[in-house]
Amino acid sequence: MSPDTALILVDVQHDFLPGGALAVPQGDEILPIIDSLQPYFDSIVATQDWHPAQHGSFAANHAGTQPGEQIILEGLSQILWPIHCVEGTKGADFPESLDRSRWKSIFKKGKNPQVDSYSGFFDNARREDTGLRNYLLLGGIRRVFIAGLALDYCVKFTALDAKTLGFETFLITDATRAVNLQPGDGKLAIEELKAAGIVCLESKNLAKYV
Ligand code: VGL
Ligand code: ZN
Repeated sequence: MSPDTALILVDVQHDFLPGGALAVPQGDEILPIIDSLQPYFDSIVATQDWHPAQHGSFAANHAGTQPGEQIILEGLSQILWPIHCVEGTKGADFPESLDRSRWKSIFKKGKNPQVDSYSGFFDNARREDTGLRNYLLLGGIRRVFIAGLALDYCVKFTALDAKTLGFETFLITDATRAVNLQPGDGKLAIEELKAAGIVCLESKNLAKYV
């Protein structure tokens, strides 16, 4: 792949895989696909959901609430989640089976307990920047391909921000899976991304974009 192109792997972590705390259905099916994609890219970066135990997105930190409920957190609408991706735990780690030997950098997000961070670029209030944007710009990257978990949350918001920031943005549709809290959320996410001008492609067609 040309040197102006990067692969961004979003939150491919134990807790989002089957058996994990916030398991994405069939999330494990993307692992071999991601490994088949990696050789096409010179620049590969990853994001990592990385929460303190007292994070405000955890239902367990709001008495009387259940995962899936919505609250207002510091003025922003927030879906409550099970405790997941707590910093330093196995759930926050990457699966051993994933080849990480060529990853250039990892961007942690969700560290601030007061605000969630779905996008790999900014928190949900867009107050803090993870450094991913500058990293890509300094590396001369102008095209990004996105894969990972979960399609209807972190993948979607990372792709939308990439596009808004001016990167030519591609989603590899078979290298992502949706949480689908509401049935159809994954399909809606794809429609939203296409409407935003993001190119959606299957991994088998990647060579056409090299
Ligand atoms: C995610 C919900 C909460 C994701 C992270 O990676 O899509 N979803 N934290
Ligand atoms: Zn999270």
